[in-house]
Amino acid sequence: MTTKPMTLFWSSRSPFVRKVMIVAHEVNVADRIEAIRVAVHPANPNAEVMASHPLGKIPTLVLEDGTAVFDSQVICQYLDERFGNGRLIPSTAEKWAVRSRHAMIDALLETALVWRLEAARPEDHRQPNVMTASRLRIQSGLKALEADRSFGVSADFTLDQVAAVAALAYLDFRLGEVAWREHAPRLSEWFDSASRRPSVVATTYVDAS
Ligand SMILES: N[C@@H](CCC(=O)N[C@@H](CS)C(=O)NCC(=O)O)C(=O)O
Repeated sequence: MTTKPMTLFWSSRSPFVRKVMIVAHEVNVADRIEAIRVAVHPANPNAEVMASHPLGKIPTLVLEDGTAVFDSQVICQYLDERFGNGRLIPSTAEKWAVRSRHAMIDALLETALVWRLEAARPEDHRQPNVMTASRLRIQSGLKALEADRSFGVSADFTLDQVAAVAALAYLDFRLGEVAWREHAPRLSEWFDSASRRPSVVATTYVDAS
């Protein structure tokens, strides 16, 4: 009997999907996940995704028995617990710092998406204050990571680091104007080394729908 694979509503442009795929590679389960390429946009809810996730967000993972698991933080933790023996989240009190950093980096990514949506509006419809506030928030998040001595120095590649590598690569991919390396030399050095991990190399962003 062949086992039905897990399926993932997927896009090569989504930073939240990329986190999940990095984790899938880290815990050696990427080949058991069938990626279903979908196009999503906040202004155009995707009916196919909504059949599994009521709000139509990706990533959404559908398990072998049809159960849907979302959002990206939950999917990452699910894959790590089921296939990785929980190695991406420390079992010590440090786990709260890892989870908080992961949540902060996700908020940074959500801010990046807000910025991009605003920037895509016709110039005379843009709200400059939204773009200014987004830039400020992103810079503040990067500053916190740059200053956080407990981040990135550990030999272990933890879930906050998965989120950071996906987020920094996303800034390079979509928001080069942030020029994040200019103010984050330590983070930049860490990023260059994390970017060489096979899980990161295997999941690069591609601008294709
Ligand atoms: N908090 C969610 C955010 C996911 C998210 O915003 N995904 C975007 C793609 S990058 C999406 O599905 N956008 C379509 C929409 O908002 O309808 C997660 O971590 O999974």
